[in-house]
Amino acid sequence: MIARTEEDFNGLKEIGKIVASIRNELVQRTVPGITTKELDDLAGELFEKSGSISAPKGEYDFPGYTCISVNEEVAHGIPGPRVIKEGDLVNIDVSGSKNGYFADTGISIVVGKGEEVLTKICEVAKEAFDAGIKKANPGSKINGIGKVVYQTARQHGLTVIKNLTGHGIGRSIHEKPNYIYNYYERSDNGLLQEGMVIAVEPFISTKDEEVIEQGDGWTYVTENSYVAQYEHTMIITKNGPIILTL
Ligand code: M2C
Ligand code: CO
Ligand code: CO
Repeated sequence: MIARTEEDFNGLKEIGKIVASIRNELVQRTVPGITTKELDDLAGELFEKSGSISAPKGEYDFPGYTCISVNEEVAHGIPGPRVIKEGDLVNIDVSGSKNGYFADTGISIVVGKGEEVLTKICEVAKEAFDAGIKKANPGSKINGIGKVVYQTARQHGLTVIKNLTGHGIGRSIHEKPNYIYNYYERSDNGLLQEGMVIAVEPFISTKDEEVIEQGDGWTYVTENSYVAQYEHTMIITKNGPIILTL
């Protein structure tokens, strides 16, 4: 969407704050011994309390309030009986709506002490995001974001998942612009506009550049790589993006 009115800005800020606080609460509770279903049940309570609706459930009938992906799972992980262990790489992706406004945020974390490479990809995902949003100005090419995301990954000897992207958001969870690539996509000639609402989400990978759907209709996995994601929703303005999900 293009945010134009004070009502738009306030509605987006409200849901941004809600999904950010649910994400933070889930990150705090991601400790060895807890199941991904227990984490998701907590998210369900928090959505309810805040008067907001889970976007995966509300828009796609996803079997969970949030997407929780562990180790080989990259995105759209279905919460269930899987028990979190020390050293796991866990991605928590929280998206929702309130009063018709949507926001989306996600982060990958390492539980306790894990392999060094896992911490590395989580840090690089944030670094790539920070580099990307420096290019997020009205009138700039949308593909300038992916260009620096990819460059950041390569500088660290890493790469990106090319078939998972950021997206427009605001009045629905996924809307135009449909793809914010995580690499330089020459054919994407779209421009960022003042007020445009987008979710930027680098997926930084140790090796593979594509995910495949596992066979359950949802979960995206890689064959033999680790992948970290970092996502925020923002409004493009001439003074730089307003990040709604900090
Ligand atoms: O937009 C995402 O970040 C998720 C969508 C949840 S709806 C099931 N919030 C995303 C991540 C990976 C792939 C596609 N979309
Ligand atoms: Co998301
Ligand atoms: Co998203």
